Amino acid sequence: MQLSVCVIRRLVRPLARKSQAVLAAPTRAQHSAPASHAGQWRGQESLAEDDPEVWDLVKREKDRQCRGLELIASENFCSRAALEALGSCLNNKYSEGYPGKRYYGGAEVVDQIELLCQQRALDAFGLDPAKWGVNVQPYSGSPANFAAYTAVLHPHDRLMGLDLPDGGHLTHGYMSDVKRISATSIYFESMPYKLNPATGLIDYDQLERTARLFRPRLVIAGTSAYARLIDYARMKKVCEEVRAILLADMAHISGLVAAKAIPSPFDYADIVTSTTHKTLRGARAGLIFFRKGVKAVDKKTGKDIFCDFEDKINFAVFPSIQGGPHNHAIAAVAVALKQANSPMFQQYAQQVLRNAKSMAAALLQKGYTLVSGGTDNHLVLVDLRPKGIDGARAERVLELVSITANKNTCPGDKSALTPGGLRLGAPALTSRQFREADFEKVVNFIDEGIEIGLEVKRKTAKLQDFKSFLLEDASTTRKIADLRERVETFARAFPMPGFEER
Ligand code: DSN
Repeated sequence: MQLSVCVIRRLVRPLARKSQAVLAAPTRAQHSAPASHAGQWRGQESLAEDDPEVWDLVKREKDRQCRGLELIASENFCSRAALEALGSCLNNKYSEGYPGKRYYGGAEVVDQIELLCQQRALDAFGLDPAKWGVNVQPYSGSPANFAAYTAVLHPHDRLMGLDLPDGGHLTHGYMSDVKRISATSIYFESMPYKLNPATGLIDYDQLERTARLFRPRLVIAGTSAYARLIDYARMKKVCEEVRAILLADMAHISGLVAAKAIPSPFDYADIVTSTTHKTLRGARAGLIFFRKGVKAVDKKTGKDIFCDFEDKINFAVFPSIQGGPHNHAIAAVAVALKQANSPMFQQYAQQVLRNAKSMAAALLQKGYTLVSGGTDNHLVLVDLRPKGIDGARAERVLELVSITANKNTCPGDKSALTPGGLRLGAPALTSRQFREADFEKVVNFIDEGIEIGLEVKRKTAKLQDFKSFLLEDASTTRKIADLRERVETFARAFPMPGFEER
């Protein structure tokens, strides 16, 4: 049977009017109608209703975070406000391109969000918009670094970064004897600089000598497991001599820089990259700051020479490396950057420094050895080798008593799987209002855990035997249960940022 156009219109119009009315004014009953009544997908059910399995896992992770002592130096507890932005409708929007120049329609709101995030990023670090710009689209720190390299280097150009086993980062270049591990070393030629093993400090003299030979096009000033401040002025001098770009990767310390608690890389660097979820305490994302405006004056012609990073970096992020920006993350970062630009955040950063120092002093008092002898920032790197245990064993025994930390290489370490060090950071617990005296108690708990580890190490051979013994030996499991209970009772008493249950 053929239906005339008029008949079809008569049939469709009332339906269309009805669906418009539903869209305009959804009733409470419609919002809360269970899926079985709705008969069609609405997406209004809570996670608990829709997917109890995932909800249960999320609740378990929240409980783990609340009852544990979180000492991973790169972690933090994001605010509820930023998490609300992260879990919002902004997740739905595609917007390849940049504000005002998108490849998709409907971007008027996300344009404003991205511009707000840019402005807040510059404000948080006290940067003049005439001299610095920022790209807020990187998905995280690793893509931010790769985009920055792609922007200013050609394939196989040379760069230098702190060696991974000495406290650098994978993305600063890493290769083994037989394999190029990091994409930084696959697509570019990387040469590491090192710590002085005697002092545990960056060996700037060696960096300078190597740079003169290697002639890098870019030098990275940044660390992942280094407890001291970076001498940016010294590194800038080296860069000027060999005509290299100075890129500061401040991922670990950006919250401390924003709070002016430690020296800023912006006084010296040409490009500054960061993550946003470590000391900065935001959602997971990345930032690339770049110098803008006049770089120098040509001595011969007297004409201004301009920085040319902006277009190159924006092009590298999109379209070279990434697709649509994560607008929900950009909004959440904007929220965190506003928080970071407040007196309350400055107090937080100062407390992070005091807590790290308190942790260092308590460890030294108990006879532990620290790489570089102490700390000037948010973390300490404990060299466990003189104690007779390694970082892998310590990490595992601490994990069983609800203390989360990570094994880390120390200068001279041969194995990345059983390195000699343990990295301990203060940012996360400081967000739970821990003070210096609380960190002394944390060190007492760590020390008790290490003692259990030492006992078990004496009775076992390989790492796997050690791990099995921890779970199987009755006397050891009793000691672990007792310590874990005391750790969890202590940890639970402190407040936790974010949502109540998730
Ligand atoms: N995974 C981070 C850290 O722990 O330092 C760096 O990306």
